[in-house]
Amino acid sequence: MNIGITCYPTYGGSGAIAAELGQALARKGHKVHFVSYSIPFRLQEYSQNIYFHNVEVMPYPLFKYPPYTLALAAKMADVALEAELDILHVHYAVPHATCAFLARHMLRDRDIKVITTLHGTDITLVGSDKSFYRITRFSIEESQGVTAVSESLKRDTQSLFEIDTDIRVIPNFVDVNRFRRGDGHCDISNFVDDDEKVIVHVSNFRPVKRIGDIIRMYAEVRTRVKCKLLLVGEGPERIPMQELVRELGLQDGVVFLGEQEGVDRILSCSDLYLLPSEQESFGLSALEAMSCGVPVIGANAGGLPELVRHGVTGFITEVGDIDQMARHATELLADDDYRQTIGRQARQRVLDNFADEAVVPQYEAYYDEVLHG
Ligand code: GMT
Repeated sequence: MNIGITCYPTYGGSGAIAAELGQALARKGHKVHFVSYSIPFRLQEYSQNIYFHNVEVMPYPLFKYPPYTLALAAKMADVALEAELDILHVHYAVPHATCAFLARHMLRDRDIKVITTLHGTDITLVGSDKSFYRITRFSIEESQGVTAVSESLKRDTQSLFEIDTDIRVIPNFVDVNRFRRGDGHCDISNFVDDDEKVIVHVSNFRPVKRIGDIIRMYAEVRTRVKCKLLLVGEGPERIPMQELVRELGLQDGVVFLGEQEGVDRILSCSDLYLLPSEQESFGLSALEAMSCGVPVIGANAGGLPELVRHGVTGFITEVGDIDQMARHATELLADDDYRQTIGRQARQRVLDNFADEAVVPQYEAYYDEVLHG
């Protein structure tokens, strides 16, 4: 198949999944054309069957807001024609599903199918805002196929937009060979002493992630277990969180690593992963941690309970319940056998349900279904 993929190229789960999916499809012989304003962050290396088409927006003094959305739609249509695309698969509805709708209608004599994958905040925060509500609902309804990364996101979409569009749930996936425990590709010895346990969180540092809860929880846990907290990522919460760490006097225990390529090298030697978000449609970073055999403590929000099995692969706690998180974290970090058992169960759950080899064929089958009815 010839497949066009559009996503946000910057750090974030939707861009990561789009890039991983494109690469997996390319390895299987499909021709994959990425259309975006820069190369997706997980797509830096050359690989066969992958093409990148840059969207440029012409600057003009009249434009207070350069019309990226129109330039993207025009580029999608050009690429669809030149590369004879069968499918345009857009990740994150706003504005990509609308651009794809435009591109499809520009190419009247070529029946290109649009598939929109909903990732989470495109529905729960952005798409449901009144400024985007109507156009997001329209663009979802006009897609020839719609997927969501969890049952919870499917339900949220249908209820927020009051639509009964058929939405296929295809969960996020992970490369289980790259995201695996230890054996040499672990790389955090500069930050952590041999006798210290490692707690990790990776995100785009938005308020929705509740990083303050992690820091407060860490303040509690470190009074009982020797441990460090590694915070990976960048975003609006970074500076306030650095201030909080100073306020609580935790500077010797919390390391802000900023954005990092190759988070597998951090996760593969971590002991505990935290994702206490107030909304999380899936939690790709938690999945990547689980694939590395790391137990996860996550919030009872969105799709996280579909991923983390309470008491089996980690723990689910109520949003904002710092004491409960601290209790579970201490239990896990203080008992190596227990933690390793939970970690093994986490890895097994990933192998059974979320491995790339199991999930990518679900996308291929769905493409086939959309193309051939
Ligand atoms: O976490 C974010 O806000 C970024 C966002 C994105 O588009 O990159 O993440 C969403 O999509 C990920 C990939 O499907 C999911 O794993 C995240 O749970 C989801 N984030 C939220 O729902 C808050």
